Amino acid sequence: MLSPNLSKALNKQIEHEGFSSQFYLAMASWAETQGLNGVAAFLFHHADEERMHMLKLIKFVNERGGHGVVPALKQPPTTFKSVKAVFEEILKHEINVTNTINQLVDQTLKEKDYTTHNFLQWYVSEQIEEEALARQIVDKLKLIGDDKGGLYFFDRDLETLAGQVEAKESGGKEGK
Ligand code: OFO
Repeated sequence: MLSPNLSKALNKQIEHEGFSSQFYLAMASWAETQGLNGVAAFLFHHADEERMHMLKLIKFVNERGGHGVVPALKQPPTTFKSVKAVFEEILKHEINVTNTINQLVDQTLKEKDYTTHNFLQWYVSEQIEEEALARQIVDKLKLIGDDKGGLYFFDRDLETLAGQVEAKESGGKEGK
């Protein structure tokens, strides 16, 4: 059974993951209006992943005797300065999410709730991957700079990446 404190903290995380999904969705929609279909495909797909992160938490909270509350929708930014600005925002955002996960892990240890601690390890690994990917992409965009041709190929690469991730998941990776 979850303690009231942990239940509250996990519900806060549900809010963060829900907002993440909205945030990626807003960036995806903006990218699509800029003709960046690869970037858009990658971000639309990621918005779905964030929704799954939220759902996984809701189900866990309910399973452990709490109540996973669906959060209100908060409007994310609608326009962005550039693709590089988008991925810099993503990196900053994911670093913040990692911090919120770490705080949760810390709380489980304080409360000796090893079941929740174990459950959260999935999020710990996920955050390592998400931060690393965002960093890689920001580095690539720094190399590309203002080169329009470079951006064209970058967009194509992200389209391929989105397709690969989707194929990997339909091959049965759980919880993504
Ligand atoms: Fe849910 O991992 Fe990103 O925010």
